[in-house]
Amino acid sequence: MIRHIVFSSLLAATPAFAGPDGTAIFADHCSSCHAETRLGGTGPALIPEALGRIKGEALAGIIANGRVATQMPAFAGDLTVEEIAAVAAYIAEPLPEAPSWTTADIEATRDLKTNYIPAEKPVFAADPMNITLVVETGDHHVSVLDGDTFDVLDRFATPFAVHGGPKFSPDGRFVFIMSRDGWVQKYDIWSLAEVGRVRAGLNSRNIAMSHDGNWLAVANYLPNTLTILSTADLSVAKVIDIIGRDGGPSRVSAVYQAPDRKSFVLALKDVPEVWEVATDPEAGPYHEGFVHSFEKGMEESLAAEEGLFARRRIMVEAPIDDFFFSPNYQNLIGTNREGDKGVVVNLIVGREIAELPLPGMPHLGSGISWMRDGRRVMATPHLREGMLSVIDMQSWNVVTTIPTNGPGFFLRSHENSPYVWADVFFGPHKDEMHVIDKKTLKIVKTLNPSPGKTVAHVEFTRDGSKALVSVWEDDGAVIVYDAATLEEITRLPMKKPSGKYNVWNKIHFEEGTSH
Ligand code: DHE
Repeated sequence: MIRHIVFSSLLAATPAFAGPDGTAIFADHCSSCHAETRLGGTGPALIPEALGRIKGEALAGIIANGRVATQMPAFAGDLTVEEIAAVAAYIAEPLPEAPSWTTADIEATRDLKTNYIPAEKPVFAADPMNITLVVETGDHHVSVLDGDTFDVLDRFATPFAVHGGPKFSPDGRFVFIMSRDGWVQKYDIWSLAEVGRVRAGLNSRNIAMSHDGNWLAVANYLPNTLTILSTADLSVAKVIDIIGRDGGPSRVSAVYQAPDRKSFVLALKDVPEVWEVATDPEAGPYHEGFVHSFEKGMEESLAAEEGLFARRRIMVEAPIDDFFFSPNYQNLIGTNREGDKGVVVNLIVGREIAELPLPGMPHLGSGISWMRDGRRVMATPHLREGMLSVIDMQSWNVVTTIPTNGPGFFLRSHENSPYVWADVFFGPHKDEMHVIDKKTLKIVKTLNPSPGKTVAHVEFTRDGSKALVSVWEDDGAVIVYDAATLEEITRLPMKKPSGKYNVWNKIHFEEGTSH
């Protein structure tokens, strides 16, 4: 049982010199994940700029009790109340020098492999469109799978703690992989070789590929920037400082590409704004949106600049954490930081148009949509409640909530599959995977392929005939299922395989996959 501890009197009363040494405790218990510099590794940066509103008692409470939906463990069993208070006080102190990460710093880390020789055609016989990458976070590698035979064509080392979906070039040849500490790696699938890497930020969230494949946006927590890299050689095209309309800086919660709008769309963590950045100087739909907003007299929605990387600011009621696009990229469906409601922001008119009753911290970044009885519906899991919400994307009403055996993290389907696969990531049923009928919205089967082990995240083969499921453990596996009969076909040993990404499904924005 979690021991909840009250720290207020202790934090107020304990003089810094009288108690345990927070610096030493940090070095012993925290630095392996958060880095000695406190600038982040597997865990986020632990400095006031990154911690934002989490202060004092709340900070000590997280150290003691851990954090839902993250890998942050509870230290209440290992550290005393005084030791926790001391380490909380230490990480609440500003760094002696503000961390900066300039264009010159980024460029200095750029490492293009001198032994890389691009192949003229794929060096393997497998279908290059049916390649599936498996990110193995257990030992920081990626396995390159032939999506037909499931042979491992290559297994290469990645930067430490890869997070989020790798992003493919539009032709499916290159892939870009990001780590939580801001490294971006470029890999050539045809040549089965790394092209190079660069540290684009100090603590990063995710990456997005531009509609034309020329630019890669890196969303950073630290510093408060969006780094735009040239995909050709990983050089810096632009670093955009994220400053809200009121002058305050902000972290970027997430960036995604809106290919139809020829733009990147960013949710900001600390200011109530959504930004849109043009990835084409002539970005037509982008400018239509701009004009429409202008006609409505919404000055907030005016673009600040023109041309490539011009930025548009859309004001929203509260900061948005993560979001999901409607298939035509006209609306984004986001969740607030508290995770108790959803909002629909229309990108044409540049404002919120609907609110959704979505309590229990919806994980909208994992949302997927499909057609049901002639209407498009979307589904999202919730990180704090064992249920999926299914929403009608025309009326924005909740069609139903599907009770699950615990809160889940990821959802996947494929246009050729009648089912949605939903993991039960948290709680005693973490070893289960629900398979849900897209028409009846009923669970048709609950798989339990490795009792006691976490089972999560699904990816389909190009044609949707097989579903690949992770056994999310250091001695884990990718299990290949027949997506129609739901029978196991084979099991590939893998080291904590987190996400899996099929080239075709990703570059064609297959409707059962998120972003
Ligand atoms: Fe993720 C994707 C945010 C914790 C594994 N996660 C994403 C994306 C965002 C996000 C914004 C979409 C990026 C993209 O694909 O472009 N994740 C967050 C959080 O805010 C959260 C809750 C807290 C945090 O620590 O950042 C969080 N995520 C985790 C984990 O603890 C997971 C389970 C393990 C890990 O590796 O850190 C995890 N997140 C993933 C994975 C994806 C992901 C595997 C890609 C899923 C996909 O299919 O695309």
